[in-house]
Amino acid sequence: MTLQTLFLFQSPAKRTGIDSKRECEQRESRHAETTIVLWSLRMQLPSLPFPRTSTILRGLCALCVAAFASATVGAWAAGPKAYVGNFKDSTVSVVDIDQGQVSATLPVAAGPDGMVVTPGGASVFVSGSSASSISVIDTATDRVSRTVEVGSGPQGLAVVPGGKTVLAAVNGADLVAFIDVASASVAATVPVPKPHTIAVRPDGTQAYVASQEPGKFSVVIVDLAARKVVGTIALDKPPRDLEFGPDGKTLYLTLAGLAAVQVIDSAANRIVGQIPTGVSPHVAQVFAGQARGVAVVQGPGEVEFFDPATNTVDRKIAVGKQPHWLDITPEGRRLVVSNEGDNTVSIVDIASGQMRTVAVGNAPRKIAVQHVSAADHAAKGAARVSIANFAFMPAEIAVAAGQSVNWRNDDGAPHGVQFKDGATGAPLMLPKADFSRKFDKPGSYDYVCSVHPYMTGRVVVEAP
Ligand SMILES: [Cu+2]
Repeated sequence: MTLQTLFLFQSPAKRTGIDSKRECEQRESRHAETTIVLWSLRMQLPSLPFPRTSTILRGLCALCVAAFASATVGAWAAGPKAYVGNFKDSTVSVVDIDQGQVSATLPVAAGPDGMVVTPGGASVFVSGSSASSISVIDTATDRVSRTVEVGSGPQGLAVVPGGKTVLAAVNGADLVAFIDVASASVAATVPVPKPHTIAVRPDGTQAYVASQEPGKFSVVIVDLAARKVVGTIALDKPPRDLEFGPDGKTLYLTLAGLAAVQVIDSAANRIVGQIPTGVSPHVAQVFAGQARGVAVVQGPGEVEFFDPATNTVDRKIAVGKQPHWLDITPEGRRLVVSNEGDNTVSIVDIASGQMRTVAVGNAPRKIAVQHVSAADHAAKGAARVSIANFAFMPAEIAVAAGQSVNWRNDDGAPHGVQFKDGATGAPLMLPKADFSRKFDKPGSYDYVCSVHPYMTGRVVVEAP
């Protein structure tokens, strides 16, 4: 760090020409960010064949500024889409997350509630909780292509890993429906009283169903192969939502009227801890690859980040009114949150806390982000990672063995691709440069940017 930055950190009050402590802090923060960027670039410079550090720094800094500026107007096309169910309109808004705007609005079955995107991102299932059907949206056209009759009042949905089956909590009919994705029809049902939401264990063996039967609130455990109930966890309050953590063992459960997320150990099938939050936490999740879990808390209108190791909230970001649901973008850097109370969606940059707000329809509840899989890349004949805004997008990409991945520097600054397995990468990619590597062996391949080691990415190669 420079001496000037150290001085700023030490003694804000002594700076002249700054009116308030807040303004001073903002300036410090901006200055520190710039210094850190320059500092990280400077560390790389001895390896670059350039003569004068100061000239290079000025040039790179200008490039950085250009990159940050262009990112805000959508430097790369075909960004991820978020699907948002507007409960009172019976429509779904399609939000282009990079552009920060609604690209389509389409009618669906009445009272859109549960919503999932199938692996590969081809379809979105939306349950019509005021109807008896589930609308299936084709994401290529963003229109409802099929409708599945499931019984009265379907609510929560969940995808079984592998993507062949979607489970529906059919509240009015007191059952969980197994929907065959290929034929868009109900293949089986299992009786569960007043089912509300569903979490599927990541290994695909069991579903945990929140049951809101009055006087007998519980989590009902369904064996997915045998298609029968194999256990229950009794609760003293109505369950709202439950989600498995990435370890496949911990469940995060919210209960009506309790300002804390319940932590369930699914090996013992009992509550082993809780995470105190603001009033009315609705959904809590630890997304894969994230150090912090995040809860949507309706009362204060916040997302609250928690440490899964200590079960304590250590960061809060204000979003819109009465936030309902959230999802994460494929590159793992942004959250999208639906705000039922003010008809908006918040797009939150996790690292900086910066936010864009997008107006959607009336009473947005569930929200789901489209992710793209190996099959989809295979169908398109190419798997592409865009380097933009100092990030690999997507940060994790899945391909089939034998396929190539292409990286393209869509940023204004130089970047690189350096593999942890020692394979030859691209040490320096100037803007517009690209690089490809073919992956023959199934496995997980981690890499970093050779210029900015904090930029990380992964290629997951699936067996053909
Ligand atoms: Cu980089």
